[in-house]
Amino acid sequence: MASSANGQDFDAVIVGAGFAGMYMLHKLRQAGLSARVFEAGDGVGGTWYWNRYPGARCDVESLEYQYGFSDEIQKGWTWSERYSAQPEILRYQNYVADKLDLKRDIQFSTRVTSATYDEPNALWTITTDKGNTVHARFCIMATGCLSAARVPDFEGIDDFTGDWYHTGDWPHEGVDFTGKRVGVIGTGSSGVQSIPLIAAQAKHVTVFQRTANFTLPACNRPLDPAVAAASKQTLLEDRKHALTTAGGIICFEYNERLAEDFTEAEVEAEMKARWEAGGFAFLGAFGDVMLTKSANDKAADFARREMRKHIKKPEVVDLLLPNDHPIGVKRLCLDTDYLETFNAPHVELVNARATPVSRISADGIVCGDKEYKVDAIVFATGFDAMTGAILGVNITGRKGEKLKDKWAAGPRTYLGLGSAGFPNLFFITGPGSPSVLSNMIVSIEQHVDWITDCLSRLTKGNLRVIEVKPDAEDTWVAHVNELAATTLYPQANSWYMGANIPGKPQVFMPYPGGVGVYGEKLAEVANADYDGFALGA
Ligand code: NA7
Repeated sequence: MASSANGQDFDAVIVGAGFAGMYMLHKLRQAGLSARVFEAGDGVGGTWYWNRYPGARCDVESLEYQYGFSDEIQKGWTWSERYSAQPEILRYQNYVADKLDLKRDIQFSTRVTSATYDEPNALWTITTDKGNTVHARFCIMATGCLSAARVPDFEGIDDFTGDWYHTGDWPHEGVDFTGKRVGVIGTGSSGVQSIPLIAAQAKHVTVFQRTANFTLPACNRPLDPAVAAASKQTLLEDRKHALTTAGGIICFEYNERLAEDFTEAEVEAEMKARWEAGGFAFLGAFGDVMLTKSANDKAADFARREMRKHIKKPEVVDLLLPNDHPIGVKRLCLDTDYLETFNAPHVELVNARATPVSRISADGIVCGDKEYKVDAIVFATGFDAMTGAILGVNITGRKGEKLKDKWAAGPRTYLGLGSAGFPNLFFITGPGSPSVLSNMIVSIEQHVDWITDCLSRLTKGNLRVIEVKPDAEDTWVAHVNELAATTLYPQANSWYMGANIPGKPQVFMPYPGGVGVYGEKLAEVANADYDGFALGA
């Protein structure tokens, strides 16, 4: 590796080789910039590399959950199901990586440990756990929003004599639960997807539920080949359309009419049609589901009624039906046989809200004074979302400021793309951008395209440095908070709010204004020569 006169090894270092890092690398190459990607896994994929638990599946439809930047790539790949399972998505990512010959610029099995800004040289010094030290003008965090898997620090876990797993760091060779008593802690998407498959194998399953979640029918099915073929003719145009929508998807539309503008019969019909279609369409039943409690109550009541139909064991009905938060304010789960699983005699549901898990014993899980004997534990306990992976790297900006300290009361960004005091550092789908409230791939492409244009602008103008202005950041942070306060989102202990991590500041992290509106803002900023950023030589 030859360094330039000022010690620069690459134009950019990209952290992470999931969907974001892969596309970022491709775009930088196209722009004539050199880049090195560091990736902790031994292959590409990010989320889909790590989350190999049984039943892992995307909850955005496969025809929309794919790259939309290349006609050749999309035409060369055919999805098999409405919602893709993890192995198929990972195969797709490898197909893209090979097609674009990305892997030669990715250093695998390498975790970035620190990134330090060297102000006099306007370079980032990046170090890794494999002993690398490289210098680059730009540091781009493509670290994903849900990639810092979190096992709660239960006392006694080291003494557990069985095997334990986290869904977000699942063994590549798979796990055979045949004949085992399995304890599953957590009932978010990962729990909801994995519990039916674990229960199909295990001798006995004990599920520890702290919060009952709303589950919507997935209605997954094999993709009709005619539908898949037709989508190839329109995908690139469809993607332009998706970029104008709130969620970055076009497979359903959000109704603009408010709940009160419907008759009772219309309300029922609208919700029924959307429920039966499966997936997140239900949440778009009326324009104010996420805005007013009365509208949300209608949707929540309907969902509970439908969910109840699947639950046959009287002793678990009330426990499985969510009633402590509005529908949609915690990430909704798509359900394939989840509720039915609790009808089986060998599946037990424990109310870990009433009696929290207090410790792990040598051979079980303890709640209060009751011990549940298990041979294996599955932690489906989620992630340090949105900030965990970014702050997992020791990032130091100008004047020795640590990003961890700057974000101590919650993440502060301008547009979710950068943070004042940290020049030439970009976050792809960072906190303050639509990210997890949208189709991630659409939001990733939106960010990567914007960052690439920005870097090209700097290069052409012989500018070396771009940095968020503090006032632009303050205004954006306030704007995101104000918008969030007009929604029902803050009314739940969700990972959107950082509430799943003890001690994490509770701030609503994603931008709730929608991909389309956000995209207009991004374009405005770029067109005004990066308004809100200071550009410098
Ligand atoms: P989630 O959605 O964060 O779910 C984690 C689950 O684990 C959730 O039910 C938590 O309950 C539960 N949890 C966490 N800590 C504990 C403790 N200490 N005791 C009991 N239960 C606990 O993560 P997932 O992996 O399921 O899904 C992440 C995203 O991936 C998902 O939203 C989709 O976007 C895809 P809580 O609700 O906090 O009470």
